[in-house]
Amino acid sequence: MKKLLVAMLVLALLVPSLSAMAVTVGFSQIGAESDWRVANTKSINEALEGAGFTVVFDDAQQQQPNQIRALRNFITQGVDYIVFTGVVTTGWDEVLQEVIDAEIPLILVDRFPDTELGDDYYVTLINSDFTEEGRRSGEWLVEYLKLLGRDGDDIKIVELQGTTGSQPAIERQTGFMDYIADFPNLEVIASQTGNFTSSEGQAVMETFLKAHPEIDVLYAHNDQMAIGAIDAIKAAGKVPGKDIIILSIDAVKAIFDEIVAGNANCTVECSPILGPQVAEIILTLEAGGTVEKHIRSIEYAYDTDGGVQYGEGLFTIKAADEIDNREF
Ligand code: GYE
Repeated sequence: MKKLLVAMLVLALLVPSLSAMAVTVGFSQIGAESDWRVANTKSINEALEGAGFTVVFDDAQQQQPNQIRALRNFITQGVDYIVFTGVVTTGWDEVLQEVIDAEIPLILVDRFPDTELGDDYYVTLINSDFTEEGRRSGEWLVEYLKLLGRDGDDIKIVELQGTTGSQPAIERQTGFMDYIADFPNLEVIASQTGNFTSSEGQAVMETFLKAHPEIDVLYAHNDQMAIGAIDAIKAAGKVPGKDIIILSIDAVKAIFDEIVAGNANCTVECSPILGPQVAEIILTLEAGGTVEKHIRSIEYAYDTDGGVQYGEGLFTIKAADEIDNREF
């Protein structure tokens, strides 16, 4: 009898951790196109593994068909949860309907798909406000031009867009354009995708520089493209950060190096560290709890000197003061 009680006690202690061990999470990631993406992958995989879950990870190399295949594989394998961010906004309805039919709880991170499926098909969405990032970029630029005493000048802007049809590319453009619409002296003279990569950002910047001898500002939808563009600007004999003001989004360590070195001017933060929240959500669901439908990250902006207003009541932080805290 005593032995039986001891055995039952041991079992009771083991069962919760055994059940955590048995949870399998399929994570369909877009690719490895940027430092942001690499940090995001690391954050989510490490947090899930740290919580005792088994992760089935898929890197789709920025190709939608690869992601659709990965989601179908997760269904076939019978994973317990799916974590998903889609490379583009549209074209997911059919495969997401299959996820719904398989009754696998879906956790959306980063990019929100544009579907006809309503709001009930996913458990939660954890991401940033990309329109707000674009708006903040526009506001920072307007305020910075004032500091330089150039707010009356005609300013020619080139834009490096993210992946065509992706939510951050669409919304970072909208937010920025909406903000600068009130300033007729600010003009976007060229805009093209650099697919969120350094190499494409560099190549497109080369063509911009050839076509337009007078560029005052580069607005890049992510730091990676700005970093590629900095090389193109140097190769064209111009001084990045001075001849051309460089403004981008993400706030990865590599752009802090450029800002501190004077080669770039500002980065608006978009946090890739979503892993701990994803793990917590699954733990909560496993324990029978409920989670919030939409979780947003808290984010700032960083520039050469700090103190520039870029949002309501928000002021930039000096990049040199933050650089040592950047891990990605
Ligand atoms: O800004 C970019 C990445 O979806 C927010 O994707 C993310 C974007 C990020 O490749 O660097």
